[in-house]
Amino acid sequence: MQKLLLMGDEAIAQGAIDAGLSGIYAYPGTPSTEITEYVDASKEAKEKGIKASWAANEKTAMEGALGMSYAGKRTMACMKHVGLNVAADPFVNSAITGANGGLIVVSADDPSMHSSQNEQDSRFFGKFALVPILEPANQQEAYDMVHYGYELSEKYNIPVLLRITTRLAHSRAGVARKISRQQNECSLPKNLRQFVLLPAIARKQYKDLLNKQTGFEKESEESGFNKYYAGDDKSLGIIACGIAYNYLMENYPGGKCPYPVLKIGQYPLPKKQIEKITSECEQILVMEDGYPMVEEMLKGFLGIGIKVKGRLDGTLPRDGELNPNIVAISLGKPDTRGQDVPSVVVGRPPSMCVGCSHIDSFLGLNAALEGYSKGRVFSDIGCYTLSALPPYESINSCVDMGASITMAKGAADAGMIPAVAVIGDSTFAHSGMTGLLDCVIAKSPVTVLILDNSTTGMTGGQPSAAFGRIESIVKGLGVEEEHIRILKPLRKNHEENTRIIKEELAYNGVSVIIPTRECIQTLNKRMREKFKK
Ligand SMILES: Cc1ncc(C[n+]2csc(CCOP(=O)(O)OP(=O)(O)O)c2C)c(N)n1
Ligand code: SF4
Repeated sequence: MQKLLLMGDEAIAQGAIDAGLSGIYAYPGTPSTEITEYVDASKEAKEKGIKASWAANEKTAMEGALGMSYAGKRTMACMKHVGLNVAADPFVNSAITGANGGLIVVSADDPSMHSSQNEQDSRFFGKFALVPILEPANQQEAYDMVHYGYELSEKYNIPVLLRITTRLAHSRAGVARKISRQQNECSLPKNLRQFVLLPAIARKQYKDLLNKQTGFEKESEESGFNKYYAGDDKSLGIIACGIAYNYLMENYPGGKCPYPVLKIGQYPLPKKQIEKITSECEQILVMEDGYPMVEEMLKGFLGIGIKVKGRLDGTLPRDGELNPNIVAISLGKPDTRGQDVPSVVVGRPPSMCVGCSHIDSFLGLNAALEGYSKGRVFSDIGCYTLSALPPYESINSCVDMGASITMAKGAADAGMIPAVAVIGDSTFAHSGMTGLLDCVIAKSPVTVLILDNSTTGMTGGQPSAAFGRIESIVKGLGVEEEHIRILKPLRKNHEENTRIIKEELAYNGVSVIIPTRECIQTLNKRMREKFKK
């Protein structure tokens, strides 16, 4: 079979294409973005008519995938871990409706927060929703798990959560492909009422979901992704979840760990195998790249019984991602960390690109705010969040996508007038529109800057769902036309832009200012492609 050198994200995408995928739905977010980009760019996917769509947000992506599953086809929804919070409502309820065509939800976690607001562990969401979870240790498993996940999903009519972390998503390894499978035909669910979550039906569906749990446990018990490896030294037993197994084995180049090892790649946990390792070994060390979920489950609330070590007792650090060296130290091996990073490459904070349109927007905003007390600019998440840093120091918050407008409203309600919100075009379409409607209804004294650079800049330039529509959306939401102001954020327009922002700050109602200039990176890319032709 053909072997490809693939990143974890690409292995998932190729796995889905080969396993009969019909459509993928996603909202970009590191480290998950490359899954959908791969399908989008794949000639093979195009020839097979696979739909690859960037959705307005993770909730709409999850719902799109659920609709395709309802229609009997294999589908995938992809997002970063915090995106699963946004998609939580349809995700949790999809466990109760069940699936028809195979449905895999990929959530890419980011321990150590390389480019995220938190390092939450999506396995908790899977456990909460009572669905099976798959967690690959390497790229080959990521590929194989997609095939297996669809089988599992269709066997039990259940969505399956595939949880990966940054290192696996973004590192490459050889991946052997399987024979391609045809796509499913369109077909209705056997039970036409299962997707109607009226209380009477939902109660029954929920009982069905509970009844499926024994089957999920049996599958985990028999799964090839959960493996027990014998070891002579029973003073310690190691439970290694997902990529942590890879880190563990990097410490034993010959492939022989002296301790018994239980490798976990599928949840719910395989009870019999856990019982075997805990009864055989004096102590258990749990290695998991994320929260101490398995460790907590084994320890129990009172922490009595078998001695379990891991992140909770300090054997491993409580936060941040694991790596082979951290794992080595936890095993009493020498610290083999390389040299410290030379100071010349340390501490270079990220900054906006030279020529970025956001820079001119913030210079204008800073100038317009002179004379007002500090601390009134609520921001969102995007390249513009970098304006928190010197030399701009323009913004005072960044919490979650969409929070800028609603937090500004809350602060204005508290008497902070004017309150300012700064949000990007993609984030506005993701979850800013409803907050603006709240402001319009309440006639809140907020000034909202929607920075329209025609793209989702921070995640590499995916299309923004608001492209070409911002002004009409804002009008449609009820913002008065005379308080919708379009600016061209260029150095030569600084005086005029500052004046316009000042005018709107003085207005005691909802104003929307839309600085409009394309992201310099997507502009360059477009130009390069144009001249290539
Ligand atoms: C819920 C959630 N989904 C995805 C992301 C990843 N992400 C960070 S900013 C951003 C969008 C940025 O686009 P835009 O608002 O247009 O600003 P730009 O970067 O173009 O300035 C995305 C998708 C996230 N942080 N949270
Ligand atoms: S990628 Fe685009 S939006 Fe982001 S900082 Fe660079 S120019 Fe600005």
